[in-house]
Amino acid sequence: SLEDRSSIADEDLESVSLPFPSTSMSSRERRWSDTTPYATKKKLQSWFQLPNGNWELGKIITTSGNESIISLPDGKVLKVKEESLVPANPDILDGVDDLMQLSYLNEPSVLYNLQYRYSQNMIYTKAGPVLVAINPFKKVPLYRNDYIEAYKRKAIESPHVYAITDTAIREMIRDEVNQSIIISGESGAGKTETAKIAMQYLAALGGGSGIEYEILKTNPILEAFGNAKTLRNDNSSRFGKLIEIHFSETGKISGANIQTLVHQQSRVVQCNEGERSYHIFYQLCAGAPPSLRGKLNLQNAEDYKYLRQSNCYSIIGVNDAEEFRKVMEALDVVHISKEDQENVFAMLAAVLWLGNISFDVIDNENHVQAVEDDGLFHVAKLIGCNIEDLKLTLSTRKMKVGNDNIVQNLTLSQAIDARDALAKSIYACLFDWLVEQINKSLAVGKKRTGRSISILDIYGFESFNRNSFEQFCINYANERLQQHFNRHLFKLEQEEYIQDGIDWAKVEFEDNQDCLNLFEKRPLGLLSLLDEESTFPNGTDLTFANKLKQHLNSNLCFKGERDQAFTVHHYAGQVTYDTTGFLEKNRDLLHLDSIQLLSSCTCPLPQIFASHMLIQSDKPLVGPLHKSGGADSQKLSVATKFKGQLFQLMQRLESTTPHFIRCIKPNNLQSPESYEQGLVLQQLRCCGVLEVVRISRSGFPTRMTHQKFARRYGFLLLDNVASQDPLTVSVAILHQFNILPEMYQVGYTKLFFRTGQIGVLEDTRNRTLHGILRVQSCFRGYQA
Ligand code: AD9
Ligand code: MG
Repeated sequence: SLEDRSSIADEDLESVSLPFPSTSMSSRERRWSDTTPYATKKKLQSWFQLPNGNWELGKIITTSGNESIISLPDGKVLKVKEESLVPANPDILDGVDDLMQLSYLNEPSVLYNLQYRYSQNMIYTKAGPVLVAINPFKKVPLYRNDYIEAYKRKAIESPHVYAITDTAIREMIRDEVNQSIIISGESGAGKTETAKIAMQYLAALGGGSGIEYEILKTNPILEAFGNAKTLRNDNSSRFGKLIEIHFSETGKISGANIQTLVHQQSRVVQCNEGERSYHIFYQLCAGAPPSLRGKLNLQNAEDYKYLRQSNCYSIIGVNDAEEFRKVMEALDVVHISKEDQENVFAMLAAVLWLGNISFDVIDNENHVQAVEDDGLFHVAKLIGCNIEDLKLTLSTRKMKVGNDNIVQNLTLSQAIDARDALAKSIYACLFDWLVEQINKSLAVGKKRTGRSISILDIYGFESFNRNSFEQFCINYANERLQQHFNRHLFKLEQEEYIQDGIDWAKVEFEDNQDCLNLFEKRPLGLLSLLDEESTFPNGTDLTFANKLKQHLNSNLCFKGERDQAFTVHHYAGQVTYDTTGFLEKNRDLLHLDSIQLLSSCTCPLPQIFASHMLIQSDKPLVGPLHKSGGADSQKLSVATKFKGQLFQLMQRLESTTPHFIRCIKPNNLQSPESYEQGLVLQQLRCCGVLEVVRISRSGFPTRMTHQKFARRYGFLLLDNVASQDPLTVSVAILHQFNILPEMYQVGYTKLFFRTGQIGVLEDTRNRTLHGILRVQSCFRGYQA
């Protein structure tokens, strides 16, 4: 670590106590900040940006005017404008394990530092209070039991998920305050793996009662039902999850509770070429034992339309049949009875068979009727309803006109929507029901204790070429999380300043409250306007887009675009959303007819469905669904439900001490070999790592105790103050080098510096040392 290296250097120093003339510095030099052109500094090393955007470390040979001659590692020598150079850190800072130790916190320096560590399998780095984790896409030898032991004993200091989890445990025990570990990052960046690594550490330290085993087994279950292969990640979580793990007074795990954030239902009925639906469908088709296959009339995955459409059935390196066996075992562990398990599988089969139901056009107005084929037959059997009822539900809609009940035939597209809505609802209910069962099994006996650690793994900020309703919700959630992140990081920063008695008055940061207001304001916010338009019978995506432009165009975070699109200025960048499909996705499409059908089935669906409805509406439902409030509970829009769940989640997090992990994906190929600077940089910006760094820069990110500072730079002093106390020596150094008062603060125990200030001193120190070494070697030569 830096600590070690500097102490070695200090020893070299002690034998030489030569006073050295002070280098006079221009005021420009003294005021140097990261953005100041670098060449004027006559430093040895500097970053130079190549035309492809990557940064190269160059050596400055000479500088004249505003041009420098630099040599690059490949031997090329270039003449460059000083503006194109960015300062590089002294070599002693190569691969520091906390970015806060860097004198220069510019982008290339941060990138280089992370890459340097990554190339040596050091995938974890601290960015101040935040842990940065770069996905290795290969097995790294960091998770063995001896590592857990070492972190437990605090024998290793190197940044790690274990270390941050250990801190959480210690703080929980010390302060009796609930803790949280908040993991964010893009799809495929490693959030879910990181969450599991944290759980593994918790289970190892707090295990004993056996419940830890159950907790770990919730992972294969929820991944089977909530994860899918996407183009970005073979095991992409399509839901957000907060797992709260409770501890007893003796520090043993006593239970857990899982809360989920809306689930991407559309994947059940539709997914893109090369992607898959949820893992469990393929696992069931591949792994169901013969008796179950028979009961459910299971076919191969290829025989189901829902699974066939994306033309992708398997994942390299994954054996679905084997995975199915693991899921069944895990279901046993969390006490889901064999009977319930079978019901779950029956419902999955029903969903698959629903997709095979087709329709015949029966008149020239494109009205249709469900075809009485295998699909219809098996669905009716699996969910336990009459074939005729199912057929009617899928092909007609009952409506009240005045006092009359009329039955209207559906058009082909309406019928397909009704069928798909039914499939999606069944799946969503199943998922919620499973989570509920798991929660029952893991239930914490006593009330909330102040002894829990929550781990949050949600989908990260997304920005694609085309962004739709899903990205809208996801990015909204991330905006909320970012606010949480900002607030807490400031608090921590400020606490340290207060503790050391320094005047920190203005720590400015970019608040994203305006963007949150854009989403949440009533009645004129994105969510309210969306809900309003979704309830208008004549509302369309276009009228929605126009309404946004009409009401929000003066909002600085909003910009109306052509072609029914709009742009939001998120903290992580601008995202343009295409409103196509917004209203449809926001309305809960399940019709009353379908709800009535489901609630009258003889299968266990009604119970599952009822519990699902309970979760979604404030009104408890009593009695059979078709007699009471089913329709009312449909009123909540998808966006409103999402917001409700998000608020619940944030509320839980608010009462905890947070620990942040930011996961980074080094390439888009899921490959262990490549580190794409541009991609990493974009994520560092997006997930706010550079923001933390920027925030820190507006404060005093470099800290050094008076002792250390005096030891390291004292020899540069003209006046001999060696006998004096460290604080006096430190102040003398600051004066001699004309470090401007606004560039540092003297605390009770430490000196606090703005970014780059230590770099100036460090350079002088290095030049002096080189000079000394030269003099010494000359002297030796002379003696010889
Ligand atoms: V998504 O938003 O759910 O699509 P995640 O959760 O961020 O995404 P995930 O944890 O699923 O990504 O990681 C993707 C893949 O990267 C994993 O399947 C592993 O193959 C790989 N990975 C991630 N972290 C590690 C690790 N610490 N060691 C080894 C890893 N491989
Ligand atoms: Mg995930």
